[in-house]
Formats: sequence, C-alpha cells, structure tokens
Amino acid sequence: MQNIRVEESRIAQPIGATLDRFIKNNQDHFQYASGELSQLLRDIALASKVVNREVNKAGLIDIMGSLGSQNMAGDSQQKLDVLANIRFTRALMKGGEACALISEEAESYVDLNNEGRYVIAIDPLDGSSNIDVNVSIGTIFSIYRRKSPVGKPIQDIDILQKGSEQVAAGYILYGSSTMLVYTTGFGVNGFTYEPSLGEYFLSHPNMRMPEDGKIYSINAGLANSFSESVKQYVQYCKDQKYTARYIGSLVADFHRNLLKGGIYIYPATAKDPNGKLRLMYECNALAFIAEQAGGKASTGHERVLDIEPRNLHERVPFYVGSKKMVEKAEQL
Ligand code: FDP
Repeated sequence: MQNIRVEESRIAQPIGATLDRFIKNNQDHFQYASGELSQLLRDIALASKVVNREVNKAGLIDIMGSLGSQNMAGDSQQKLDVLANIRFTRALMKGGEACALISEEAESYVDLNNEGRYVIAIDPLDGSSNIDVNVSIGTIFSIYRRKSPVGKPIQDIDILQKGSEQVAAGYILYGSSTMLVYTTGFGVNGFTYEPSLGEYFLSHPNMRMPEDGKIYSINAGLANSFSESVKQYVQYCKDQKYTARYIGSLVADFHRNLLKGGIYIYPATAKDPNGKLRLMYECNALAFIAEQAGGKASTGHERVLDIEPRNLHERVPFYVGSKKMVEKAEQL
C-alpha cells in the first residue's frame, strides 16, 4: 500500500519538457538557421552526459589526480580536465556545425570544419582543484557566429569576438544533481539531468537572478593583496552581515548566486594583476547568462560583454551576480 502511494505520488509529479523538445519548440526565436544552433546545443548536452558519467565514477577508476602538466592558463592539468576536453571536442567535431573550438586546454584554437558556421569557446571542466575531493565542478561554453565566409579557413575576426556577440551560452553543473543552464538571448532556462532516463528535463524555466542579495563569494585568503576598494567592499558586506560562501568552483558559486542572489568576485590581486579568470571561456558566458537573468557582470570598471579580446587566454577581474550588489561594488 505504502509503495503504491509512493508510486502514485511520483506519477503525479509534473515533469518538464526534455531538453531536446524545449530546444525544438524554442528554435524559432533564433534569427539564423535555427536547426544548426539546436544541433550544437544537443552535441554539447550529449558530451556533458558522457563527462557526467566519468565525473560520477571518478573515485572508482583511475581518472582522478594531476597529469603532471599545465594548460595554457598555467593551471595544473587534471586527468578529468583532459578527458572532458576530448569528449567535447569529439562531439563538436562529429556534429559538423562548429568551425573552430577555443578551449582552456589548448594553446591555439582547434580548426574543426570550414563548412561550420559557429565558433565555440569552452572550459571543459572548471573548478579542477575540486575534482579530487568530490565537490561540484562545471563546464562553461560560449557560442558565436563566424564572421568570415563559410567554406573558407577561419580567421582572427571569427575567433576574437566580444562577449556581446555571443548567440548562446551556458554551463553544466556537476553537483548534487547535474544541471544544464543556457541562454540564446531570450531568457535563461535550467534543465536537470535524470540519470536513469539519460535525459535533461526542464526544471528551472525562465530563471531570474534576485536584484539584490546577501551572499558574497570571494577568496578571503587573498585579502592582503586586494586593492583598497575591494577591501572596502568586503568590509561593507561584513558590516551588512552578509553571508560569505566560496566553493572555489566558479560554476557552482555562480549557480547558487543565480538562484539565491549574491555576488561572486575574482578581483585583481598581486599575483594576478588582471584577475585569474579567463574572459573567453569563463567570464563571457556567465556574464551573458547573468544579464539575461536580470543580473550584472563587470570588471569593476566596465561591462564584461563589451571587452574586445586581445588573445584567447586573456584574464579579467570578474564581478558577477545580483545587479544591485555588482553596482555597489563598482561604486566603491
Ligand atoms: P580552478 O582553478 O580550480 O579551475 O576557473 C578557475 C577557478 O577554479 C574557478 O572555478 C574558481 O572560482 C577559482 O579558480 C578559484 O581560484 P582560487 O583558488 O584562487 O580562489
């Protein structure tokens, strides 16, 4: 009897549209040949399921730990970082819609298919220092239209585009559940992965970031090397009795603040005078999502999406989150 009730209540749960159906139903919003972008999003979702499977078995097979090498950003490469990079590269290569891939794990961009119309920038596995300790990690991606003619080799103008030129962006959070959150410039939607069905289902339609919040996320261990203005802002947060929360996984900290309201800051420090985070495959995507959800993203001085990138692995100070909190930090 008890079991029947449990089953009945499960059946009664409303279940959201699958990611595939949602993408299909919403593709008319998109001003270009929409089927291609939809296919790209599906390729990314598929690769994320494979990565999710690997992340979930990480303690059981020998894929944790460092490779002993460094990536382009100078971070120590983890086995799972490299594996995730291979999974996403392969999915995008096979899909055929992308002409180039910019990745945290590769010095230069990867040429994919001259017939492809899209350029992808990706951090295949962000928060790598959390991999070994079973703490949430993520994938971040940006999608751009190429500017040079299709069928010809890609050029710098295709690669070094401003964040405001993104046509879609998203992230996957491998956390207590796995979620895919994305925007194509018409709001932000979140999907939760149902592992037994192997599908993402719409669980967070039309996500909005609270305009103000009470959570601040910053690595307080670096406080001695913050500028006076950042110190002042942190002091302001303490005076307001805000809550400090720092997971040290950008996607996880961002996602929490998106849902609950808050600010994430990675400022310039003595060690990293331009901040630590990478413009092209970390900050731009999250800035686009934040703005689409009613939040804000800034370097402290300018809108992140307005920055003209000078190179693939450029770093910028990053202030992202609830609009009023970012504005306050900018004022100081
Ligand atoms: P990680 O180096 O572990 O990959 O993207 C870099 C990043 O993590 C972010 O995910 C995270 O928010 C930040 O760096 C943590 O840096 P600190 O350890 O310097 O705070």
